[in-house]
Amino acid sequence: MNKKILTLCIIHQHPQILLGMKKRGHGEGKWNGFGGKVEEGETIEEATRREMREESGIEVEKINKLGVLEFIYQDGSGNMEVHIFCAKEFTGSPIESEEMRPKWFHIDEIPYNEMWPDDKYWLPMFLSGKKFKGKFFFNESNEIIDYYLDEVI
Ligand code: 6U4
Repeated sequence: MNKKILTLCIIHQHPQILLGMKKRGHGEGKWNGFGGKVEEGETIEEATRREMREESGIEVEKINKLGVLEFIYQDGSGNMEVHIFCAKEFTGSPIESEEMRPKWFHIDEIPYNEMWPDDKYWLPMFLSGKKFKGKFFFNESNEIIDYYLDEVI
């Protein structure tokens, strides 16, 4: 199956992060970073900025890629290669879009139980500024059946 390239961006303004409640589509009902598919003719960085703008109304300034994760789904979503970015600075104010309802979370109160199950593995690395790569295999109920995750030095 073809591998889709997607972006995921989390704003980290210590000690808070900005997540969004996904209102529709893949991951509906979960808190997640902002992002989506890279379109033809745009770079991964351009897609990251566009998705951030479309889904939360903000313009990110410097973005820093911290991770690349592959997700292998059995639920019909196919295989995804997700490029994960951290942004510290942005302009504008986060607003609710058709796709996402933004909310700030203190890093001690991250709602892991209402997020993708892989997030509890890699988000702590992200928060400490570590770079990482990995691969997660999901069953049809979107539970993790196997994974690897490595820090990239
Ligand atoms: P449409 O509906 O075409 O606008 P689009 O916004 O382009 O969709 P979508 O909503 O399918 O793409 O993007 C899925 C988002 O969820 C991407 O940011 C990647 C992210 N994602 C997918 N699987 C994930 C997982 N297991 N853990 C995680 N984020 C995941 O933290």
